[in-house]
Amino acid sequence: MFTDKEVTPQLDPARIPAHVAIIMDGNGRWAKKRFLPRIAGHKQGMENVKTITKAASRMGIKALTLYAFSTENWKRPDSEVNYLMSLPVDFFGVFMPELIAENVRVQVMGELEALPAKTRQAAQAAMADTAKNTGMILNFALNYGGRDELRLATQAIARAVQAGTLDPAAISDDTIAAHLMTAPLGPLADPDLLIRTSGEERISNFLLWQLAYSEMVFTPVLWPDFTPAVLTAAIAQYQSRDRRFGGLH
Ligand code: V0D
Repeated sequence: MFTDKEVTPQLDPARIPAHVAIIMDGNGRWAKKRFLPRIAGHKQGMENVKTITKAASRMGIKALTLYAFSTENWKRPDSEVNYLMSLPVDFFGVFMPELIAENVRVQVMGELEALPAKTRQAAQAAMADTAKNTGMILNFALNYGGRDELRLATQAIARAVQAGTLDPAAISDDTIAAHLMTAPLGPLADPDLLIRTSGEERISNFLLWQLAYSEMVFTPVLWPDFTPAVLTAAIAQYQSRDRRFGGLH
């Protein structure tokens, strides 16, 4: 474990993880510690999305996936869900010019049809306005669930079999990957590194297929306190491990 009080380690620039995924946990706890309402934690968390996006882009990360809203988050109080649904709108209004200047391309994956119109429209505008950017992909998981993703992919594959356009024996890993919500990321679809903040050590229905060989780093730091130095420390941990993908040396 590490905190941002420790010194910033040196990274090997040749082994920066191409795709980093982050479960941005601990916004509510950050607020509670300050006697603030939970939504103040979410607001600070959104500010930090901008900070970490810029830092990741400048470090040479090619894709950054952020778990913004899970299919389970609908169980929270209506007032909190309503506030969360306004964040993509705020984000779009406040941070888009900076992200465009940074050459970041926004992607959003999840069941967007179930979102309020204003939320869905902000997400679609963020994608449209950055579609021509060639830098880091900032991929938001929004109303995303890993089992939902696999269920939808299975339905689409079954339909192709039923239509006679797909032979079941020809279904490969690539067939499955092509039907997942990360398909727009192409060869970057599988994260090299998963980071979860706030001390929980679970994947909680995030990227079930794509995390098969990912390195995982868990930090007690709450998401609003997660600095570029903590990101650097997590990548240093990643670089200290040797990835074998199930094979031997
Ligand atoms: C709250 C911490 C950015 C986690 C980060 C609707 C929880 C801040 C977005 C966003 C959220 C999503 C799509 C998009 C542009 C921005 C966001 C939600 C929550 C859930 F196109 N931050 N953020 N979306 N939080």
